[in-house]
Amino acid sequence: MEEANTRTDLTEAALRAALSRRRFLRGSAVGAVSVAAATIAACAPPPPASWLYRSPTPGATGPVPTGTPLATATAAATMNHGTPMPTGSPTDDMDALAKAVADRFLAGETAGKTGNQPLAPRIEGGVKVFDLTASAFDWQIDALKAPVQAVGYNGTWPGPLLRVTEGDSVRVIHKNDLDESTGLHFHGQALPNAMDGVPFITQQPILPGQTFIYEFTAKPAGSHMYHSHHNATDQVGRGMLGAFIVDPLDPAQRYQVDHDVIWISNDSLGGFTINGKGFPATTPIVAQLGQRVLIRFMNEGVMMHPWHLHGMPMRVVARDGYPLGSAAFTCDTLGINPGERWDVIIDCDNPGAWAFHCHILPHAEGPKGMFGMVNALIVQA
Ligand SMILES: [Cu+2]
Repeated sequence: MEEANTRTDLTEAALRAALSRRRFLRGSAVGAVSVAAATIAACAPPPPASWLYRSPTPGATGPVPTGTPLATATAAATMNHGTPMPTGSPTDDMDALAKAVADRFLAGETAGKTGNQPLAPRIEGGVKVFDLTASAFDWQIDALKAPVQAVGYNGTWPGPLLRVTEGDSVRVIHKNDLDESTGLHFHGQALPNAMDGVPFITQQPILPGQTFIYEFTAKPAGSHMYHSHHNATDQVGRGMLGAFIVDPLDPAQRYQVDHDVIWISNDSLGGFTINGKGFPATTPIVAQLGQRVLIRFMNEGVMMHPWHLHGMPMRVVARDGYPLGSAAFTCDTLGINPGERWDVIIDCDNPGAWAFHCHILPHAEGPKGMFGMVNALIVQA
């Protein structure tokens, strides 16, 4: 209990310190910007210590250690910010709400099952065979909200991660357990026309209870997706989507990274989500200092989302699975349109817990704190 109180006090101090800095900035003349920047640089506290000790295992939870050297440093830094906030003010209420949701994230809150779980194929006569069943299920976007009525593949949102190698023969046995018809499209793949999954264009709809078998050769390599192509505003908006990764045949062309992260956004049922979850139930990315992190951004929603990473830039290396080669570029904010996939590599050279969020602010932060399209990259020193 004593440990928990200590942690609460630290977080509160850090939040108040941050608010004090904002007030200082608002009160400064434009000409004082460089002074303000220097002041912030001199006394900016390190990130909340607890963020640095989250388990890297998706879905894992556990106590957040306190009393670490970084926790001590955090306390020392925040002490320099002086005047505590008055209590009982509207700002106090806003901060209390923001703190509550941040605390849930810091405590490692999860919300039920997570998607993107690898599905190993079975091999039949040299063909990689996957079973994908569409069905309706309850899905938790956030632990404190009522489950939403989702539809999806094999009971998760996103559906299972399908991963093959360029040139593989692939068979996907798609059963429809929905109470409406559907069709399955492998987005980004150069498919035989009859396998393209678009009802009334390339096939009849798959009726409730029916099964359709998709067969194709995996190409091109890259970060791709699968999703419904029938009543798609509703079906994809409610979770009928997943990642289809095709590794290059040539091992030399594969990414050399320490973490391979799939990041699928959606923006209909359940609000603004990353991999079927909204902050604070999003899963942070945890890396060690010096490691390289690959993020495969995929947008299955209906609007563009500009992803912004604090603390480190992103090297953008592929679009829609196609390597950018010498056209690769560096940025800290990358807009991803619906249907697009962009691969970025982050060299984790700056320790701390860094916010990683959509920069359309109504998708990420409001008077009750952060929500929706917010995550963190945690670089452990
Ligand atoms: Cu957004």
